[in-house]
Amino acid sequence: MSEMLRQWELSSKLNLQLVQGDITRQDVDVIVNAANERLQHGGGVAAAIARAGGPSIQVESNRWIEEHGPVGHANPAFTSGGHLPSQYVIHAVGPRWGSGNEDQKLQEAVQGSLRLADDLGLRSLALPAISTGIYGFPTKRAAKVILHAVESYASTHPRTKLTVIRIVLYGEAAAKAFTEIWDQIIS
Ligand code: AR6
Repeated sequence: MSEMLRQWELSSKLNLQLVQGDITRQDVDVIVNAANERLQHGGGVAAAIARAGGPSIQVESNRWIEEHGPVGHANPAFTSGGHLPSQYVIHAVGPRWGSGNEDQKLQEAVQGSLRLADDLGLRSLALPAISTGIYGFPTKRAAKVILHAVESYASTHPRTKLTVIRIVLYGEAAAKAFTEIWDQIIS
């Protein structure tokens, strides 16, 4: 079950949504994974995505690493969605809290994902609260960075083909934190 918490027309064509639910169940063209730089999907949302999508996601991820090497914050990888409702998975690497320059790295991970979705010609994308689980990024601070990153991507890419950008929060605490920040910064 997904619950729509907030939505806002970022432009006449682009709807920004805040949803509480499970990202593996979102009916969108692409979901974003909170991955590590080696694309080993062992825990958190990554493991949930790899489980729901089936073995092809890890197989394609391993192939990506063989071909391109470790994944940087600004240049996410992508695979097919396997058995997921979404056609693709974008594997974005957020920062570990304490690694330095975390806000900028998180902004790069979000904007790199949006750019890649545009390069793939996709219309709808869902992303989780990257870095706020195992990587330990404080949730409210991540909410500020992620919401600003999406807003600034939309305003600097008026010709984006994306019509839906959905932030999917797992559990009450993340939903509450993102809603609070949303109400402060989104008009
Ligand atoms: N749907 C939406 N969000 C989810 C789901 C779900 N099904 N499951 C968890 N979350 P994390 P990170 C939330 O730890 O901090 C992995 O092992 C979760 O509550 O998945 O970027 C990777 O392979 C949290 O708010 O990612 C990396 O090694 C958010 O997703 C490492 O963890 C992100 O939590 C990445 O750590």
